[in-house]
Amino acid sequence: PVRRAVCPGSFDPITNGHLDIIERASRLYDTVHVAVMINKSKKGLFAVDERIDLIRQVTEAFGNVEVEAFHGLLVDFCKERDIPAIVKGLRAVSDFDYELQMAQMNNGLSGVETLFVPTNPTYSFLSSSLVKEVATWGGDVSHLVPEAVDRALAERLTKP
Ligand code: COD
Repeated sequence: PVRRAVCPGSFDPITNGHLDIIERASRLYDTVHVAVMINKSKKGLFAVDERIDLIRQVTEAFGNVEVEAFHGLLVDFCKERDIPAIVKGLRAVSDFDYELQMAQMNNGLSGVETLFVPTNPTYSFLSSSLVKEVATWGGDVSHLVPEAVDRALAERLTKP
């Protein structure tokens, strides 16, 4: 049988921290589904389609990653695709509280398991929101995001 996992998130935009987790998951599973959450009440810097496009570009080389948007419950996304495992990165103790709650809720809802991968320490301070903030004020984020994302950020933030 095909062993599947999902890496869910907002990915607004994808960072090297996300990419590291997706790459490591792609070595453990036959197929990794990257699920990009559609949040109608929160307008992102990038539209969901743009985020998906960037994720596809930077995960293509792994060879077994599928990228899709989703809205609603993550457990329903998993059920529809027969995905038994959610893979999440843990950056610090501060992530743990909320991640544990979600993992337990999701398991209670459908039996899906959550596996935590310890973040590469190089990226433990990294989040999409900090990247956006630094880039907005002209800071260099080229070591924190894939090249395609760095270019997309420059374009988005310099255009009026
Ligand atoms: N290093 C390693 N991993 C990282 C890093 C980093 N620097 N940054 C982020 N990550 C990983 C984490 O595992 C994180 O959870 C994931 O990437 C996504 O990060 P973000 O910031 O893009 O996404 P979030 O936190 O906005 O995503 C939250 C979800 C979409 C996963 C969550 O809200 C969800 O599942 N929503 C669906 C609705 C639902 O089912 N709700 C009930 C939950 S119990």
